Amino acid sequence: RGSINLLPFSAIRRNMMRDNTFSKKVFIKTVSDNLKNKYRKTIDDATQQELYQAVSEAVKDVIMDEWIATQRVMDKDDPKVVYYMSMEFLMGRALGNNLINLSAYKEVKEALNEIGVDINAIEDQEPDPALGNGGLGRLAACFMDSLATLGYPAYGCGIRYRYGMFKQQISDGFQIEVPDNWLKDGYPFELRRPEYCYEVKFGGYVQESTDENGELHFEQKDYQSVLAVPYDMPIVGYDNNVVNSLMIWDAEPKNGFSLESFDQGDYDKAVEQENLARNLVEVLYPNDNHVKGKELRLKQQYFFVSASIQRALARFKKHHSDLKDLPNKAVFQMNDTHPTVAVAELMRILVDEEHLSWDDAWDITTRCVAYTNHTIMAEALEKWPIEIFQRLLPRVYQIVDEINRRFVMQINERYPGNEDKVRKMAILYDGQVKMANMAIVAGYSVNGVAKLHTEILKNQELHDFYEMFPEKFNNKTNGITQRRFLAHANPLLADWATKKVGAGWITDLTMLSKLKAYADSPVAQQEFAEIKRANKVRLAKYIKEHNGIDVNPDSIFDVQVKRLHEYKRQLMNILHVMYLYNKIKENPSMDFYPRTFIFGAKAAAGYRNAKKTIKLINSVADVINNDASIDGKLKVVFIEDYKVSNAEIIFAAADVSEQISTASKEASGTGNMKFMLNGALTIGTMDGANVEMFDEVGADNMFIFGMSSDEVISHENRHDYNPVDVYNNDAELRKVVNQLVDGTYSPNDHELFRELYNSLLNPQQGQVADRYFILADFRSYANAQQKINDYYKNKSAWRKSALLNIAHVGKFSSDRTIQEYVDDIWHLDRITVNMAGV
Ligand code: H2P
Repeated sequence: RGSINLLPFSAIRRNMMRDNTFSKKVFIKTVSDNLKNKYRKTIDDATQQELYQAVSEAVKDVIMDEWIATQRVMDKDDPKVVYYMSMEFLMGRALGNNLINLSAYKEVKEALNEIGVDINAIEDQEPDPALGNGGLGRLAACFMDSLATLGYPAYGCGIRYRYGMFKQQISDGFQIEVPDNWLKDGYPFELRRPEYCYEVKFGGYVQESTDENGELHFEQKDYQSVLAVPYDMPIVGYDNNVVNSLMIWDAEPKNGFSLESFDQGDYDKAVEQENLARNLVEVLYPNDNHVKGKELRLKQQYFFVSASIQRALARFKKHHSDLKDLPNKAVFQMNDTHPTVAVAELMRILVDEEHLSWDDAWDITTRCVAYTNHTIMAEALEKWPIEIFQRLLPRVYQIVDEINRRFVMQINERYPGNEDKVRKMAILYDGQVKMANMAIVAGYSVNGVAKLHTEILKNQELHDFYEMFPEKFNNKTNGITQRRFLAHANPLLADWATKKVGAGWITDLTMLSKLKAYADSPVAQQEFAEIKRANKVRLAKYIKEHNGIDVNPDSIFDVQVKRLHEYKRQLMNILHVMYLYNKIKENPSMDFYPRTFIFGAKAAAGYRNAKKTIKLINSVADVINNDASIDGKLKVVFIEDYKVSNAEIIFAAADVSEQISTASKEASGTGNMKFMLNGALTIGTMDGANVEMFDEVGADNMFIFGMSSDEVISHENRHDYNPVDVYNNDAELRKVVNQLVDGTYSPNDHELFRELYNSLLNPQQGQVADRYFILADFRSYANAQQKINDYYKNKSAWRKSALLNIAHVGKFSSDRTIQEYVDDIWHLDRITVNMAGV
């Protein structure tokens, strides 16, 4: 693309910064030049997709200048860098967010308006880069935003999956998974960087040899390999000229091959390598609820980890020759167990390729890697069958074996004769490679993602490690970025907050605490109510367009949106809806504030109970939404294809936020924070970060119910919970549970929901009845829901609580979280990027 016709918009931005002017004319000219050059079209005959591309190119042009400038500073100052290694980055759409962070959103919106183009429609053309399952991937995206905004040098390291998280279609109430080909129209905010490609090797065997000095060498032979080619995406900091990079790796075959030059053996191998490259980055694995040694997943992990470390070391070597300095210049943060093979890969490179001694390499590695744990669900602590691990990564396995051998010696020294300790802590045990154990042994920091979660790690799940290495353990309560989840998602509330307390909250969320002063003001309450209603109308319109359901914006919008998992208890929510419906039917004149229950969730394709729960929600919705006798008092909506872009609309419109996980199971939660930021009141258990939200906002402004995490854990340890007792003693609840199997919601197939029923009362072999304590917590949940019904009627009280939620959300900015990572773990310095000379 010619740079001449794209230059003007960069100039606009610089003008904007100099004298605060924005030339709509120049911007439109840039867009129309882009349309002409890219598509031979004018604004009038361009499609919305083409307009989106042309606008994005214009925006990218501005970003490029800042990106180049940031890179220059990084080259010159050589600051320490964090490599945030994550299999998932759930970025959400970039265009709107980039405009927000360039502080050019409004100007561009108006400019487009003048030529009859709606910026929302343009933004809707962008696919959601759905390179993540849920909270873990979205956290990584929020962290990238905060790192750039705070001016910390960072690279995100991940995989450029050709197909992101599947698109969900609902057909006859069932979830259907449709491939998400997010790259089909080309993605304007990425840059292929073939100059930074690296080879990654799999399989074969290790050949040992001794050189003339008697030194041992290890070489991987007869392997297959692929080329890792990075695509960089710009991560724009808020109004500070800093643009960091998210590098996501694509796989390409190493050598394009010509048929003639191969004999049969080579030919087969070449085809294999082609296939390997094609398959490697094809799909993101959905978060299943059972462990299976998925070979391809291990390959994916090693692939992006190896490539990222190679690139990091190459960057380091541009400035340094002594690898002992590496810990001063680089830290690898391992986001969950997925990238933890980094430990062994870094060791391998240092020992085999850089020829350091084991001790020196270990010293460096253990000062460079840190590990974040995101869950205590056993299914997520990855273990690999040794057989697979060794076959795919023969040399890396030898390294793991040696790390393990030395660590087991350490255990034996500390706890002589205590085989139990070895069983629990060894990296290799029972035919498995335990990735979390390796991460903890090597990492200099091990953190949980909310206070309660970290305490559970220390006292239960990882207690043995905590006893051995107490100094490694620390907590970093999660956070979210207010740039996306308020400034972009809820412009009405964002503008209102700015009018009341100034714009400082955009980079310092605690500034919103000044809203406390308005909590009692009838005017402020009224203004807030109008904004909330406008956002509810916006969501109602989305629901009408996408689900064909009419919802009443004056009803309470009660929302649960998150990955579908039994511990998150969407089932309890829908059972409670069934319970309410029964009550309204029995007593049509009962006191009941109209309520719309909104769900959004994807279930892993192989997760049966999760998929059945989706079907149940839709079946209940069918019955209730079509029952004229209840007068529209109750509605149920399942929003198809929950993703970051519709999440933004949903959070802004919520009155009630459902955070109802079984206490101790939700490590933190981040949706809870996004709702709070948008003035919804939480109904929740004392779990994850709910506990800290409670500390901030107080009992009057939140609806807490259910068993505590201690209670849950002690029932689990004593095996003394019997859901049948609860069922027998609560007639209303019993009726609801029976309705799962009496055809009320599945007249044609009474057995349709039998598995859900069984999961509560009738465990199948190897299962525990009502493992997530749904029946145990049901009554107290229903009581809390009743309180919401009563409280909402007191408009002033409700609005006051909503405002107080917003006023107390400051702690939950990812800016705070990142600053804590920097202070306690990463020790980075801020960079300053000055565009004056550009
Ligand atoms: C997980 C945890 C959440 C946590 C998030 C980020 C794995 O996300 O379960 O409690 O907030 O990581 O740390 P999720 O369930 O949404 O996929």
